[in-house]
Amino acid sequence: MLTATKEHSANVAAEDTPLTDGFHLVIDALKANDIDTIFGLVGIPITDLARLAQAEGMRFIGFRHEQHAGNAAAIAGYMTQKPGICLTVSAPGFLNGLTALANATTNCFPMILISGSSEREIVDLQQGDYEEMDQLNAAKPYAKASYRINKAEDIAIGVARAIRAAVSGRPGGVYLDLPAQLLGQSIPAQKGKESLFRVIDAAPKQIPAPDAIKRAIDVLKNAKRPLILLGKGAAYAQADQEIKDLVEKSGIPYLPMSMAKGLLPDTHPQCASAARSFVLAEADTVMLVGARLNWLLAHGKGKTWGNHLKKFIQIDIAATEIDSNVPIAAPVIGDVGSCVTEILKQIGSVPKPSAEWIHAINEKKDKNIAKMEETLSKNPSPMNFHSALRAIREVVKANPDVNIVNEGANTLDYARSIVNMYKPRKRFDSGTWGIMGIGMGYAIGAAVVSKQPVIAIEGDSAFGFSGMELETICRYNLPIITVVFNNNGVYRGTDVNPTGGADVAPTVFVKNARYDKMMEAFGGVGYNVTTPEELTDALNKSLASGKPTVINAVIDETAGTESGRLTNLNPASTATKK
Ligand code: ADP
Ligand code: TPW
Repeated sequence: MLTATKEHSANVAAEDTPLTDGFHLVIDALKANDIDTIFGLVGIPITDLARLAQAEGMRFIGFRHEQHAGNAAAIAGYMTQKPGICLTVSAPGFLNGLTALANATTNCFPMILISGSSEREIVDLQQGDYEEMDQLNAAKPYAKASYRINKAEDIAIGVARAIRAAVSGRPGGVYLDLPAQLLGQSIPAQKGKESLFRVIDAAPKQIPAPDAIKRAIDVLKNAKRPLILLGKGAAYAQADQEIKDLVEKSGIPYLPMSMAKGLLPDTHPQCASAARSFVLAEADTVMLVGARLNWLLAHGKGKTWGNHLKKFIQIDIAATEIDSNVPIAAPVIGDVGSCVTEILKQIGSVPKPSAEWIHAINEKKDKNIAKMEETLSKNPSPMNFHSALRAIREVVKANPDVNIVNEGANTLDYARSIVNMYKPRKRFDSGTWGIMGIGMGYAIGAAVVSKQPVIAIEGDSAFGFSGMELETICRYNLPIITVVFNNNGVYRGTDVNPTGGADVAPTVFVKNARYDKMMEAFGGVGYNVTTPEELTDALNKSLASGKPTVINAVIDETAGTESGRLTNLNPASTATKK
């Protein structure tokens, strides 16, 4: 407990009044809301805030770059429905964290980026302060909400506003600006204590209107070829039993989006993933559950959707999502748990999908699965994406509690379809932006929150964005196994410089790099593997040991296509096109 000194507290309190200050109140306010972990990177003015958090029993996980601390916080928020906290210094630290904040907002993950900021008087007059920046305004376009706290007595309210904004309605990233002078401000301890409180019902249930349910049921009743599409909003909602009931009681086939994989096991008989193109094109009625009709779903129209508009039912907590790309026949606004519960009450009145529809899907699935198994059973030397992922698939099947982090182009596309998931909220990937760089941040967040092992399946380019966090993984001794799919470059390693000059092509890296040795530099375990058997063996040993590990998986450098499955999104030069 602090007490007042003469200089310190002249206008605040009598000389021996116990005091508290901004540092303590920020930590107290977070703790009052059950926040027990901060992901961050220290420096002026927040080093003591991190020290104090640790001293007060919170976990402080220190990173080597703020973007990865922010990504760890975001994924922690997604996994727990509590906002993940990222703490950074001013200007450049804040900007490094801002990428993660924007990514969290884009993906609807609740997180709070807390950054220290420099002296307002100097910043606002642009007089050139140390790390000067108008952070609050810089954050606004990329955050769901942005706040600054100026007075110590407002800290509890400011933290409460940030928490509520992050988790209520559509979750997102919130920026909270803490000026350096706020942290040092003192007020009487009693007054500080009285200001603290716990946010009541931070993410209130949102019950759908009865007529919206009736409309949805009517649309379902008229469906000939219905399909359920589960998105990461459904996974986030933690309404796992309700979703299982919806799928099984309706008998409707379903498709999980990549992070909704495992909400029901991918091996579920109603899972239509192996017939994805077929069901998207052929379905006449689609029920979206926490999934947006963005680029990942070809905007709900065009060839992917069989060139004819479907009747959509859309369950979403954000009313403004409705009709974003195509007209929605039956919007159902509310939280997934409440909406599905209401739909379940009337699902008995909806006829089961026809045997013909189910049969057509199963036929397609069987054919595609057989084809894929044939490809997967091959053992080319060097390994390719398929044979390496076969090894990972089998290890995940035997260890369904492991978390999977996944990024890259081909590495992402193939792993998403080959590696089955069995449990909810265990797959974390490039998400709504298709972003590279989430790898080690998500892996650390997932390991810290779940206390279960993580296998990060990383393209060699993707891994490079966050590779320095291997040191963080070793420092906290986290059970993270990073498998680097090393094909010597971005997408693949075979491009050549057409001029014959000394520089390699833009997509090419150092040949035969040994990412496993990076891990050894920090005291972790490294493996260099060239066959699926070696990969299996290294994965099993790593899972058994729980030690931080990097497996450098050597992949055929000719394997892989430009941008994976997104080749068509690359603009072509009209001038040089033949
Ligand atoms: P995916 O990429 O898996 O298709 P998206 O991120 O595009 O998923 O969509 C998630 C959707 O889920 C968003 O529109 C968001 O508003 C919604 N959402 C998030 N949480 C909930 C919830 N608890 N209840 C209902 N909808 C939710
Ligand atoms: C922040 C552009 C998309 S995929 C990718 C890049 C650079 C890497 C692909 O190579 P990798 O995978 O990881 O070796 P693979 O399996 O094909 O061999 N910067 C950001 N985000 C994105 N998406 C890019 C660049 C990109």
